[in-house]
Amino acid sequence: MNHPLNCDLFCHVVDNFGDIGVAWRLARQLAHEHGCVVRLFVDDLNTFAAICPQIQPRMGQQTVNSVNILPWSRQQQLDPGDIVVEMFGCHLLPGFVERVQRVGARRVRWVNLEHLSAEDWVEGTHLRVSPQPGGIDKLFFFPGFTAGSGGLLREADLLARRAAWERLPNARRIALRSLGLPPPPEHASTVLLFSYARNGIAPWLQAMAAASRPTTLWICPGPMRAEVDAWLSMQLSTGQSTVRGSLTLCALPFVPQERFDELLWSADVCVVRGEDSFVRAQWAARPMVWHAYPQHDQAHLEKIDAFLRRYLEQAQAPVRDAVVALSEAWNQGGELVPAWQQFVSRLPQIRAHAQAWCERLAQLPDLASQLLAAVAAQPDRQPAGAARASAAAADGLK
Ligand code: TRH
Repeated sequence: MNHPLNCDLFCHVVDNFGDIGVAWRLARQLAHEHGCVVRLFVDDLNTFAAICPQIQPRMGQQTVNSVNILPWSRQQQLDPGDIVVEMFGCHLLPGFVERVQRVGARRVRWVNLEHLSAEDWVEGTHLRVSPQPGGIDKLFFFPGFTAGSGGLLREADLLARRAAWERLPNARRIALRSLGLPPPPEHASTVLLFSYARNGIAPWLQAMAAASRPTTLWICPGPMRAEVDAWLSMQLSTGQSTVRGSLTLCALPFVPQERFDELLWSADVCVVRGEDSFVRAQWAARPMVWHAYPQHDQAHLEKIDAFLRRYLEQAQAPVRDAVVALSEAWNQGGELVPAWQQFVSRLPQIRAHAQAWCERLAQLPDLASQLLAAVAAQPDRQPAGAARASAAAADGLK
């Protein structure tokens, strides 16, 4: 193929930052590493602007990092590209769906990129197709942690960038200073806190304050700030730090997504959530606690079990026990202090395990490459760009 592939990504922001966080990473990677012409349609540019400050929410169309960003409604006026990706099963507008169906399977590939899960059923469902009206198939693409899944988003240079960062003298200090944050006290353990709401963290904070070793807690914007404020009996404003015994608490600003990795790399323990920060903490190779997105039917508990089974498959028993205990306590509202103390006492082994896990995961092809390979493997396709070019040429001959 001698023309760049036109990729249309569609993101409906359900809540928080993960929907747009994943879509934005994928969009940039398709543009930068695969030379695709990417259009990203988003229904909430304000949320997008939180993770990418270059975004101007009122603009009708803008290009940031070589990605063409369009408001959701613009799909009404545009023809589909070669690949149409619905992020997380979002529903396209009927007019656009009709155009996808009209140009048909010879010219467009329609993909539904699903949520991440480590559950066994993923391998059986990944790359299934569902026939749609108009003779076009929709391809179901499932990210995951195994060779039979669609893999995880990982930029080609990510691990090399982290390794180079880690070799820099004072990398953490420099990163924090450039984010306007004070460096942690010498010898302090650092904990990055980016989780959903969780009651009952006061004993955990108290235990860190009473510990002999200093800890610095970086609290990301979000519901945990109120929990921390309640314990402090004061409102910690963004950028502000305060000290209670051995514990320094610092309220972080929301950083651009491109800087988020540095926060993870700067931490000794990462409390992460959802999908994207969860995956980035694994590429950071840091000990982590995953606060899974809570679901009414408790389906997230199965997701956690499935992940921990894979994550800990090759772990030594002390590491496994510590990780499982803290995960259960965090996700199921149990007592945090004993689980935390067990976890912290095994931190060097857990860190070595996180590094080994990261290296194992990196053996698998990344999600963006797999997505393009899956689309290319679909039979009988004629890229829309080429079709548009030949239609234009034909028009010229008339
Ligand atoms: O924000 P999340 O909870 O997002 C999602 C959504 O809720 C989604 O609907 C749900 O399906 C999914 O979770 C499971 O958590 P996540 O996925 O970690 O996304 C957070 C994004 O925000 C990630 O891309 C990192 C980014 N981020 C920054 O860019 N700067 C920051 O300072 C922080 C704290 C996060």
